[in-house]
Amino acid sequence: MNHSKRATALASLALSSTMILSACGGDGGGDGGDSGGGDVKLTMLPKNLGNPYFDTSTKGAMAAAEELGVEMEEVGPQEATPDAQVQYINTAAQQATDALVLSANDPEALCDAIGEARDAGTKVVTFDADTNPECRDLFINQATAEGIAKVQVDIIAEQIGDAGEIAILSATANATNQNAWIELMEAELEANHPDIELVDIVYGDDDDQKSFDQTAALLQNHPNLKGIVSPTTVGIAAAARYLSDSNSKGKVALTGLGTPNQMRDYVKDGTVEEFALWNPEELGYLATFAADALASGDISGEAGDTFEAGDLGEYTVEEDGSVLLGEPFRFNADNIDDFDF
Ligand code: RAM
Repeated sequence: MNHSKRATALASLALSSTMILSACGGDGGGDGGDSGGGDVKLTMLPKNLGNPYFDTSTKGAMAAAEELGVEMEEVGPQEATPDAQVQYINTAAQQATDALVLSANDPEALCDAIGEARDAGTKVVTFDADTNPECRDLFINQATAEGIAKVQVDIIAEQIGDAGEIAILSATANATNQNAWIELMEAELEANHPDIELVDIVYGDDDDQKSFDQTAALLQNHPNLKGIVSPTTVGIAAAARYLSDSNSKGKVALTGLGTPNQMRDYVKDGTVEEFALWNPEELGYLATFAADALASGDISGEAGDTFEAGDLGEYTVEEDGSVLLGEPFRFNADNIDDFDF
């Protein structure tokens, strides 16, 4: 299975991303599964709305829903908090959605609401940021946590000569995905980069202004800072905007996880040399095929289950109830114009 088509695979599937979208394949059509059983209704719940990363994953989800001929609606809060997500989970369950696809703002805090939804017959697929594994049916993993941690450490080490002070600008303090990556980045630094010192970890809450302000504070509090790693698309874009207009531009390295469209200007103006990500459109697309396969009874989410994910091919559920999209990808001046998301 070649899952490395990456960013370009779905670029032609143009669907607009607005706050609430729904794709519907018409009435009484197929549900995309072998077992039939009527119309499938899916709900997409990102960490927050207004984040281009999730606009892009929803675009992929909508494209998948359209291909499958199922209904998909996107709902979500403005702020990336678990409390705000709970009400959407409750509503989805009340509306008898067949499967909920969500990026969790907390590994534990959503579990009661998710449990009630599952008791009511809703399948729950996490993608991007997982809950505790026992809370959900499947997790669609963008890349291995080890791979995501290592690519960011490798890039910052390359850019600062493998020595000096660095800091991390993260998303929210409870984010399962960022916290897993940070832990592994710390281990990787300790094991293989003895001369790099991680002096601070700060949280911009996936809020643009807060991330911008935290960048300013990092530079002020750590005058010897050589680099910032921001494992969030909101954080890295805000940090790049701050740096591009400051004396630290070109002196303090910045890398992390970003979308090409948000980072393009900063790569071109020399603020950022290289950063990483996967294709969020493919992630949303894959998560939707998985949700449909569960909802229509084609798979139960057991290790070894296989399902087809349209253009991306066949995937297999792994031991921990997860499905792996692929490898992280490095973006830089040489390739950034090949991508549009
Ligand atoms: C932000 C969110 C998301 C994360 C990306 C890299 O958009 O925190 O969960 O996966 O960054």
